[in-house]
Amino acid sequence: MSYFADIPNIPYEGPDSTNPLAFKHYRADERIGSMTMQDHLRFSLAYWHTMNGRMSDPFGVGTAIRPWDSITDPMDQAKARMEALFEILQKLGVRYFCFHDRDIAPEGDTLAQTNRNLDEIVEFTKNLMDGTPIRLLWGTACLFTHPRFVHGAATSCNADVFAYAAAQVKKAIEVTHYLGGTNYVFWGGREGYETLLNTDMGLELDNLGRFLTMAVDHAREIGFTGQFLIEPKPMEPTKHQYDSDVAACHAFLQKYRLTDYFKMNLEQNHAVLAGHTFSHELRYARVNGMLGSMDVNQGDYLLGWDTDQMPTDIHEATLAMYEVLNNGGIAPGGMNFDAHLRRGSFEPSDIFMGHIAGMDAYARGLKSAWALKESGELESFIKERYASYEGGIGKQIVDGAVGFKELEKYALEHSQITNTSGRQEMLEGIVNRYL
Ligand code: XLS
Ligand code: NI
Ligand code: NI
Repeated sequence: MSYFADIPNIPYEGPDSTNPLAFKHYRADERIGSMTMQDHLRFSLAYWHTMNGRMSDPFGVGTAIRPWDSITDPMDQAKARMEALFEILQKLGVRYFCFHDRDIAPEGDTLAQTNRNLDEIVEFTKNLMDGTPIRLLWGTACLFTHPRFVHGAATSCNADVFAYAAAQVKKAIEVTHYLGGTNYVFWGGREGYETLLNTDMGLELDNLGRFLTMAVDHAREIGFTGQFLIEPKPMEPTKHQYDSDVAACHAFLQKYRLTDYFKMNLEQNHAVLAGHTFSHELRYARVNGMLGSMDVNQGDYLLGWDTDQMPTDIHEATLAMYEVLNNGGIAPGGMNFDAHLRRGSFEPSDIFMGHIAGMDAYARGLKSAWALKESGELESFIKERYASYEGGIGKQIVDGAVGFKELEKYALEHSQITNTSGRQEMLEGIVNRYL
């Protein structure tokens, strides 16, 4: 059964190709250093966007035309969509996928029925995976769509909702484990608040800490050794999300003693909404040993919401890959296309063209970042810039050998200070040479 009969396996044709259904830069087995592109770029498809997205907006209905639209039985449609996902993955040569529990199987009238629906689709998925190189990058639970989560899930004012969310995450971790998932993601969909006038912030934060601790305990109990990831986002759907950026999440995880169990899943568009660049978030996570995985998409700098566009900006992809290379890679995380097509790109072939554009941008980013890193141009500039900490008083500061009294004495003797240029424009020009 083929859902996209007119789409071939996507070939690599090189930078001069004008074929929209061919890669210009992504060549899975091309070696960059000691690793293939495929191993550097652990691409993943996001089930919710690619398979479920109807491409509606607040002013109009969905425009997406999908080969499974005519199947009316929800379970039959769920199976067709999963089969279609595997066809897309195979044709693009993408080895990973991610889903929320409710993306892949419909809710039933009771939680028990919902779990049975999920089990049936999970079994179906496992059979599709068998004998293919396709793997689950991460699973997660949708704790934000259903009206029961109107006031949050782990941070709801209603303890019954906390319990329901716990049951749902328990199941989602078990399913992720069963499918061999290498990570499990927590994005705090409605874990935040609209107004402080009705909110017990202290209790909500403690409850979120309790919830994540219970998740860690359950994972240990069932032998799930995948990496837990927390995905920061500052707003949308709630006005204030608790997991607003890497720094906030890091502080939260430290407070609740969870840093040993969690890393970050970083999304470009979320960084932009937080008033950061993607590189800032990646760097902040990296230097704190918290860089786990990436949702590669891109936000519109003129719009204040999560537009989740395909990442096609080569400059940004280069700087992102520079962080990944300096992190020693992203495994067991990956690069998940948490991105959807624009409402006007509604044909099935746009799914392929969109992902090709994203994969090519990241392949170019990888090549540029590799060359930039190999050259050592930025690193040697930075080393030189901080050279004052390698000897003399700087080294004493770093070694913890001096305090304010000694520094005051030093400063009184050395109060004529000379600084050197930061050379920002020169450095931006260096990066551009590698694009
Ligand atoms: C929403 C988030 C979401 C997570 C998974 O903005 O990006 O899609 O990646 O729950
Ligand atoms: Ni995301
Ligand atoms: Ni997002």
